[in-house]
Amino acid sequence: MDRKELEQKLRDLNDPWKCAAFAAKMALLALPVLAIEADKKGFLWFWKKSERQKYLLAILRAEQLGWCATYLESKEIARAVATDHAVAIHALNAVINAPSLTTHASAVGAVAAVAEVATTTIIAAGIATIAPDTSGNVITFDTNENSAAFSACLVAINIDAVYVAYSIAHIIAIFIEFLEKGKKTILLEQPSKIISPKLHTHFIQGLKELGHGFDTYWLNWYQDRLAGKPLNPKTLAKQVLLSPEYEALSPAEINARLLSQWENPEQETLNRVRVIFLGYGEAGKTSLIRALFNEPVIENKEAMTAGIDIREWDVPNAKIKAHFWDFGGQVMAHATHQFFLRSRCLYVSLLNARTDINANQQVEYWLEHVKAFGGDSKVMLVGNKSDLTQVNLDMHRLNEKYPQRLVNFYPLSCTQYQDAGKHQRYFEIFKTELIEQLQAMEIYQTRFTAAEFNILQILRTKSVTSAFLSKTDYTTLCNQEGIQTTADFNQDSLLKLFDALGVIIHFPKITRLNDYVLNPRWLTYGVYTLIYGKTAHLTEQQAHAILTTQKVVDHEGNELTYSCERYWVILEAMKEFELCYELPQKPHNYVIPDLLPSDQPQNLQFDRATAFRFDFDFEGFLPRHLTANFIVRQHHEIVDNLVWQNGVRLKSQSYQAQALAMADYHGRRWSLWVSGKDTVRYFSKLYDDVKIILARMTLTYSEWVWLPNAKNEVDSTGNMSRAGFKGLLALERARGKLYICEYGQYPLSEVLKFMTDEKRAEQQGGVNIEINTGGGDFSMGGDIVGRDKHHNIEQANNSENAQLLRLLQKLLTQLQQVKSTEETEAAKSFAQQAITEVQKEKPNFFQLKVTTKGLIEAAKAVALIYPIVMPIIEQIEALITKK
Ligand SMILES: Nc1nc2c(ncn2[C@@H]2O[C@H](COP(=O)(O)OP(=O)(O)OP(=O)(O)O)[C@@H](O)[C@H]2O)c(=O)[nH]1
Ligand SMILES: [Mg+2]
Repeated sequence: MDRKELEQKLRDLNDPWKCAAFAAKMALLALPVLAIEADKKGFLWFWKKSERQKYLLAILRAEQLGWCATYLESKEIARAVATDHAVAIHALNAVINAPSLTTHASAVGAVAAVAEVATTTIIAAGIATIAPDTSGNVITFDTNENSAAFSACLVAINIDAVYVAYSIAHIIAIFIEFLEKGKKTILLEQPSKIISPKLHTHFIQGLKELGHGFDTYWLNWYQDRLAGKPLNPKTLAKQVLLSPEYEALSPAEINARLLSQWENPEQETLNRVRVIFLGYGEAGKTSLIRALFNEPVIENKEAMTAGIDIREWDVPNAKIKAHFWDFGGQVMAHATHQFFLRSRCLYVSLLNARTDINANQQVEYWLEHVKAFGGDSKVMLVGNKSDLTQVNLDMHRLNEKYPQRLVNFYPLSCTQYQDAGKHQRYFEIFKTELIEQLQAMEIYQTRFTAAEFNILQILRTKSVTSAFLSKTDYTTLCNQEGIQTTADFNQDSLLKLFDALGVIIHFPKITRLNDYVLNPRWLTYGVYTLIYGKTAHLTEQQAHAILTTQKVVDHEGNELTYSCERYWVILEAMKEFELCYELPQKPHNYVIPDLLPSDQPQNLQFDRATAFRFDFDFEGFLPRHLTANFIVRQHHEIVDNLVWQNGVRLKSQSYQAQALAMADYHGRRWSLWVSGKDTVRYFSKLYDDVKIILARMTLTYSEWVWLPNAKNEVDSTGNMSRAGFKGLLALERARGKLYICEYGQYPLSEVLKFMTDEKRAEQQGGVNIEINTGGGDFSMGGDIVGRDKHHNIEQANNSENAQLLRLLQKLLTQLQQVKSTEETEAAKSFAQQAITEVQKEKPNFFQLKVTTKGLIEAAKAVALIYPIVMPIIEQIEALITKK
């Protein structure tokens, strides 16, 4: 039986769990491939030293979760891993970020294969079996090649290393056995032969040298699975799943947590999940929460929610409590959502039949919002006020656009939820499904040791009476409970974890503040109170007056006081969140850009037509915080107080350049105009700042460069003389010289001159990946046991290289005779590069292949007008394909 037959057998099995088991097993066997050439270059040499632990952990976690999901056939783990794209993404990043991608293709190919199979397995286990398809049916495994489980198998089958080392016969033997006995655990609990004793030894050695839990936790995991040691199904999920808050921790800290969970799976949990209610003002968020509490909802009786309300709800038939976060829906408040929206919350998005914003657009706005702040969390869509008008949604399209995100759509009427009839029925369905979602979230709880839990309880009690905790008190508390300062998971780690959970907040940048904020509500209510104060310009005294004259009570009824000594922390925190700035010439005077008038000042003192313009176009929504954060970052350079809610006029203090930045919420476009002698440098600085702000959320946007001499405005027919920045970079990479579009022909160097060469090279970060994927060596080039084969290729290459060199030189001579065009220039440049490479003592085969591929493409275009080069190209192509 060969690979094809094995593939067929797996296909015939038609059983996603068994396929996932097969893939999981292969991923485990392939792990030692990570020790490739470790003896010569050091363990994990292909990653930057500072990132080795992070990436190794990502791959190990992906493999582990895939294994566990498969082992248990656990819906919960499967769901966890399928929705925890972070694990999969980190593992794939591990491959993408191997710096030696082009130079050591075979090694990285091998690593890629390990990561890919590990990743695909977890997705396999998760998606193939439990995820409903767009019409709500559960996807079952069939012969569909797109099935994730099967894809994992295909990757697994193609890991050369495992396949060759194991020999086809051995794989088949295992495979037939588990096929016949019909139990996947036979495959997972069967001791495995080591694929390559040398790699295995180096892998173990590598883990030992890394220490920090790799030498204990992960070494044991690998060896136990290899030995076929059974796992404890009852506690497995608690042992291997981590709550999202752990993302803030280092690999060593995470390993320490995993070890601690492994040793004591019954650790304490907070038993709290969050449900966040989102929607425009008056959508009915507060009313729906009232209904869930069985309280009466009377039309027109609900006041606007100012800021945020939190209520605690006992989830029926579960140990957990849900915290309902009810946000005021006023648009201005949307910018502050960033502090509260975290992944792994459940979101309820309320829509109403408004005339100004179509319901489908509302959904997209909120889904993008959730995606930006809360990752891939689940969203329940409620079409409220259906007693008045029905909300119509195109669920088919929404499901297609946001797969796995939408729980369901519920047309409700909060005012009539108690009246017998359809509104009551629908409400009950909504409530039942909400409870189901919450019960499923129980698994994501952060786990604490008894000592940590004690500290947590003490802090929670203290937070009622005191908004702050001194650093000394925290240390004393930790010492009392025996939390070390030196262990991998130490007092600082616990602090980071508490900070991520919002139990205490730590502002390392506010150096004046010698304490931790113990009551996050104190902070959030304070910020909200100022933001809702409606005054954009505030003195410190005014801020204090606003905070002290209003009685601020949190959801537990505790009154929050903003004393003289501490109220400034609110302003400092707002500065840190980039929500306000202090006027440079007027200390203790603050500006909150979000509260500035929205009207653009009449005279901006800036000639847009002659400036350079750059746009960011947003696919989903233009995040409200971008402009405010940008203004705060640049506030030292604001010209003549020309700043308003949606834009700012700037003059650089370091360069001879001026700028204008403006948001167009309607067009979902954010634009930057720069002019002056130092445009390039000033633009670079501003561009970096925008990118930093945007990097805080996962957003989909495109970048656009306005063409030289364009009017910099949309013309009467809606045309915009601009070019996609990514496309221009790709053209540059392909050695293009000319950018041709409907607006004319532009020398590429002119179009791109707004950015320095080095900076563009930085933006080209993704080049290698694309080249590799195209080169075909990226995903499965795992040629590890075949290193001899590699060597042989090199020897055989010598005479072929000489032949290739002759052909390349011949081609170059021919190309030099042809009239210079974009294609001939590109072809010449590729030919030159290939010649340089092939002349090296040890040509980099992969590089050569990539360059020659480019050459062939370019030269073929030339051949259309200059056929004489065609026979040469064909010979080159034949030679290079053979390699
Ligand atoms: N007819 C009708 N009115 C409703 C329904 N649900 C809520 N309302 C009314 O709509 C208004 C707004 O409801 P709220 O619950 O305050 O809306 P919200 O989304 O919390 O609004 P903000 O706090 O301003 O963001 C109130 O007057 C409610 O009584 C419904 O199903 N039908
Ligand atoms: Mg409300």
